[in-house]
Amino acid sequence: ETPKVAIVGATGAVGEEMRLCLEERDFPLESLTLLASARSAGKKLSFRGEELTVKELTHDSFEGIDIALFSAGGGISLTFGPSAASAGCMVIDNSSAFRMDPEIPLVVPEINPEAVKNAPKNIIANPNCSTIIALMGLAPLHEAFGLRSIIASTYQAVSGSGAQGIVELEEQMKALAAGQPVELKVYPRQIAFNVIPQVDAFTDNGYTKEELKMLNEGRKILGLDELKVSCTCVRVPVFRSHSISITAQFEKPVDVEAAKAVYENRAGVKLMDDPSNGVFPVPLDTTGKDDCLVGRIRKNLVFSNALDLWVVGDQVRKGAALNAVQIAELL
Ligand code: A2P
Ligand code: 11C
Repeated sequence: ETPKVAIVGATGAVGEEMRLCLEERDFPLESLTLLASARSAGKKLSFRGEELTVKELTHDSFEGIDIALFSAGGGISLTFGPSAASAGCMVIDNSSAFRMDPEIPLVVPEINPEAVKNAPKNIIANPNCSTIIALMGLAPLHEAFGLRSIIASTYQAVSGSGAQGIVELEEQMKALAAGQPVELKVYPRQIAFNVIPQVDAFTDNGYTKEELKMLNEGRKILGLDELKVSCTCVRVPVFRSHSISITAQFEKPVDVEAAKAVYENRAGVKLMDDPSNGVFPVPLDTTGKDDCLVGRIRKNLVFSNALDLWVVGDQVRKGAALNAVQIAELL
C-alpha cells in the first residue's frame, strides 16, 4: 500500500527540498500534505505538475497520514511529533529534539540502515547536517581501519540556519555592494565576507551545541561509545554546502592508497582527490547534488595511525532533506 505523506515545515529551506527529493526520486506516495504556520496557509506549491495548497499545522493534521517528514524546528517537533506518532504516523524528524533518545533511532541510510527497524516510539531522527556529511566521509574509513578519534573544523553554509540565513547573506552582500550598512538578524556578526566561529549556542564547557552533536550523534550512529571528538564549527558565507576538515585517528595502521580505495563503489560518497592537478571538492561542486565528496586525503604528520581529509556535501540535501527521504524509502 502506498503511503500518505506529509511535510511539516513545507515552506522552509529543508521542507522545499524534501518536496523536490520526493518528486525527483519518484517516491511512491498516495498523497502529499504540505504543512506550515498560519502565515503560509493557502500558499500554492507545485508537486508532480499539480498545485498543492499549504495547510496550517494543527494537532489534527496527521489523521490518516502514514509518514510525516518534520523540519520546522525543535519546538514544533516536540509539540507535534509525539501526537503525530501516537496517531499511528511514522515521524522522521530533522530537528535535534529526539536524536539522543535511546528509543529513537538516529539514521544515515548508507551507514546504519538496520536501525530503522527498532523505532518503538514511531519516531526516527535525522542526524545533524555536519555529522551526516562528516560520517559519509568517515564511515568507509572506519570499516577499513577502525575509527578512534576525530578532530574537525566545519565550514558551514548559511542554509543551515534555514531560509532566513540565506536571505541574510544575500541582503548583506547587496547592502555592501550598494555602500549601505549591513543589518544583523540571524547571525551575531556580519556573515558576508566574514567567518563566524559560532554555530548554535555555547555550553558550559566552551563548546557550542553544534560542536557536541558531532560527538554524541557520531557515537550513536557508528555504535562507538568510546569515540572521541573535538570539533570547532564555523559559519562561512557559502549558500548551501557544508565542508569539514577532519583529522581522524584509527585503531589500525593507515595507508593513503588503501584509504582512497575505500570509496570505490560506495553509495552516496565519491572520491575527488588529485590535488596536484587541481582536483579537490569545493562547496559549489556538491550544491544541489546528492553525493558527498572527499578529497585531500593524506597521512597526518602529528598522530600515529591518522589521516587528514576534507569532506563536502550539500547541507540541504544529504545534510537534511535527502537523508530524511532516504529514511522514508527504507520504511
Ligand atoms: P512558515 O513559512 O509558515 O513560517 P526554515 O528552517 O527555512 O526557516 O523553515 C522553517 C519552516 O518551519 C517553515 O516551513 C515554517 O513555516 C515552519 N514553521 C515555523 N513555525 C511554525 C509553526 N508555528 N507551525 C508550523 N510551521 C512552522
Ligand atoms: C547549521 N547544522 O548549519 C546547523 C543546522 O542539528 O539539525 C541544523 C542543526 C541540527 O546551522
